[in-house]
Amino acid sequence: MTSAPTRPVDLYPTRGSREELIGRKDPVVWSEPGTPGPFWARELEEYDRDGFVTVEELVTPDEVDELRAELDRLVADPSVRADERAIVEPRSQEIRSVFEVHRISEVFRRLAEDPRIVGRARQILGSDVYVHQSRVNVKPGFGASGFYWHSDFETWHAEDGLPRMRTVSVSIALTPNHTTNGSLMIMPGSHRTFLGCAGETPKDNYKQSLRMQDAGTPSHEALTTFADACGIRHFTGPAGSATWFDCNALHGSGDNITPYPRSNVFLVFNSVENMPEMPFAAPVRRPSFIAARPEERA
Ligand SMILES: O=C(O)CCC(=O)C(=O)O
Ligand SMILES: [Fe+2]
Repeated sequence: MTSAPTRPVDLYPTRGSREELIGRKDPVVWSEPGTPGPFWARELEEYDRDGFVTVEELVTPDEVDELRAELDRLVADPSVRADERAIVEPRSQEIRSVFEVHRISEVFRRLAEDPRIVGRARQILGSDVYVHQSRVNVKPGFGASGFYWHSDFETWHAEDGLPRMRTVSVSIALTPNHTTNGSLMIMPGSHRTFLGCAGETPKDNYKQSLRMQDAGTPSHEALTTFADACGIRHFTGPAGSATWFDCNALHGSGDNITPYPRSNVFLVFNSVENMPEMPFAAPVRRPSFIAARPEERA
């Protein structure tokens, strides 16, 4: 008798007929307490409690200079603009994001392999890790648009098939992040509850959602409940500082109408014990430059 391939159990249903709140079923910090690595124990405690932690100088000023110069080079390069991995602002036609920047650029590849960064990701995820996604969000001044409130995990689960909450992002500031220039806002403690969103995922959702979020967007009521319970914190800091945040933390950012760019590189690490399955709530997988398929790279 042949048996149909079994679907893994869906611990976090989403994109159904109603929004629903589901308690987190996974640890936040996966490694045993005392596992050696660059994070101090109290930093991991803070990460566990709030769903994020800031590191004051993750990379040095000299390294920031090199990364900034590389970013400027990429943004000015016509072949990058023509690449499907570059996302352009609908209004100004300026580059908004460059995906898979760790594969486009040698400088960013080295950053994604840096022991200060990979070591921290391993401490949080308690295993070997690989890059699920990388991107620079350029956010130039005078009108770059923001990112509406979302949980990354909701999308990575629904559209990329990541089964468990065992994924972490680091956002490294390459320009100063002020309260005024579209810096990241996070709701501390929101990572403890999964917000299953209402609504079906259209085919090719990613093309739209990279410019503007739609499917997978929480309701005003749900966001108000979370914000009332958790509060909202702002990630600000000089270039070189970084925030590590859990895949299920609710976060977003406003437009940047100041003259000062807010350019950050985001590296997303997934545990090798959390390999992507088929999408849990989408007709097709997103392209591999948005959601790596490590099995196809071997
Ligand atoms: O760049 C930002 O302000 C937010 C980006 C973000 O949330 C994302 O890339 O998932
Ligand atoms: Fe995000």
